[in-house]
Amino acid sequence: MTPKFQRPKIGLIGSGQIGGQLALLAVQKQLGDIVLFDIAADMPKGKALDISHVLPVEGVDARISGTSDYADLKGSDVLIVTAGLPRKPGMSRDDLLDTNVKIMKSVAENVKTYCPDAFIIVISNPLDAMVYTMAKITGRPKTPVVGMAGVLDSSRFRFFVAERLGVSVADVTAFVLGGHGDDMVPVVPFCSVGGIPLTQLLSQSEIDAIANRTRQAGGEVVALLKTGSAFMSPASSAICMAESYLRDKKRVLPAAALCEGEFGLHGLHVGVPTVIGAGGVERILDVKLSSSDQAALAASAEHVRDLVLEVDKRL
Ligand code: TXD
Repeated sequence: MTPKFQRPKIGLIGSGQIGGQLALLAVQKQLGDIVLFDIAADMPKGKALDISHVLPVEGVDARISGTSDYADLKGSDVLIVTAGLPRKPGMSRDDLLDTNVKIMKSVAENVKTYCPDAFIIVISNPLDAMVYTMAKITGRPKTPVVGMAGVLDSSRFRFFVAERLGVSVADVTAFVLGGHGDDMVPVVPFCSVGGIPLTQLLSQSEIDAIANRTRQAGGEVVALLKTGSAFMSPASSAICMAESYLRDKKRVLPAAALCEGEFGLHGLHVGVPTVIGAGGVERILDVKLSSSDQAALAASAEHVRDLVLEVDKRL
């Protein structure tokens, strides 16, 4: 008998460092059933079994499975894609493009076949190029495809502000927009501490230092880990987006979404303020930026456009 109510189905394409964290966080937030997919034979099954052993401890009922067969992802409500290589010390995110665009092309072709209705959150780097690849190959550019970077970059900025001011992270809001690279744009006028503009609490040089540390934060973690890149904070950030979709929370979140005129950008997935609900990327909040922030966003978007041109040469 088909149950009257089905739990949502979450497909994780890539079951490595971030993939495993995604599965654990999804269980802890009781988001639904989880399928871990990877081309590495057996590993997704091993992680699925390990996380199934978490269920009694957390008091959560869910089906967790692992597979290397894309057909097992059929019917997924949301897909979170981490398939691809991570950075090694000294590498830029863009250095991953050659290898990861091939991987993302293969993933996207299978997603198009098996999961035509899923909301797709792309994490793999170089993020902006990988979101474009997914959108182009699946032919689903607007509401169902989004990239996770802005939530993470904004969280890093928020943490550094809270640490510097000795306040709760819960009271620090921030938006980091643009590409997920060294030219990302912390929009300082949108940053506040308990509603107080950040500019009233920190000097320009202190804010600049935090902005620069935010831009370099991924590389800072890579240099310390020596093997691999950040995985807990990216997973947490993507689960925040998936939860907003699955529970129709309509969170206002910075994310790489298709701009069709917003912020003067056309035909690019760039980090912008989005509203994420049951309709996926339901809206982009096309708000007015200062002339300097608008210029910085445009410059960052040009870098994204360059990456897209490189992707097109390889598709
Ligand atoms: O903010 C962000 N968006 C970034 C994203 C934050 C941190 C890390 N970022 C990127 O995510 C990173 O640069 C990588 O490109 C991805 C995944 O990072 P992760 O740390 O999870 O890498 P792992 O542990 O190597 O896992 C990648 C998995 C691994 O198990 C491979 O076997 C698998 O991807 N893989 C594939 N799965 C499916 N299909 C194919 N073709 C494939 N190729 C490799």
